[in-house]
Amino acid sequence: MRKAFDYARRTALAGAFVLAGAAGAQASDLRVANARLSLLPGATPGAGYFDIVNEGASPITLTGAESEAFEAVEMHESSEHDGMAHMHGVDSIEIGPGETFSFAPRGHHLMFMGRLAPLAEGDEVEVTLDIDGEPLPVTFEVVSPVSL
Ligand SMILES: [Cu+2]
Repeated sequence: MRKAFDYARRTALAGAFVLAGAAGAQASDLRVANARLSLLPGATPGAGYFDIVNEGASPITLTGAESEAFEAVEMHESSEHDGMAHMHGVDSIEIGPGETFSFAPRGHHLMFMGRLAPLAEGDEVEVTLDIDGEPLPVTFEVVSPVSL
């Protein structure tokens, strides 16, 4: 039987980080652009999209995200099989030196589950990306799904 949602089992965020050693990237080597959070009305999860640019000389690894505005934030990848859309959890994403990785509709996205307060189009949501064991704060703008 096909499962439409196959969320990765994730250990608690706080315990999951292992420093990447001396080669770990500095936050100044990273740039995040186009951070936006698509929200449908009601209690459905939101989807987060952004571009992350590794301007450093070492690879970086994105291992998750969290936000005080949601109970949980997961990294997902969308795919299509037999004409049906699916998504599954992703534990980590490595971005090589000089590379840009895009979270984009029908591809990788952040899934924001369990909204803790009302949010409207144009609001800003603080999200912390976990990169090589270091927190990287990013501001996401709430957008309408039809604007994507
Ligand atoms: Cu998802």
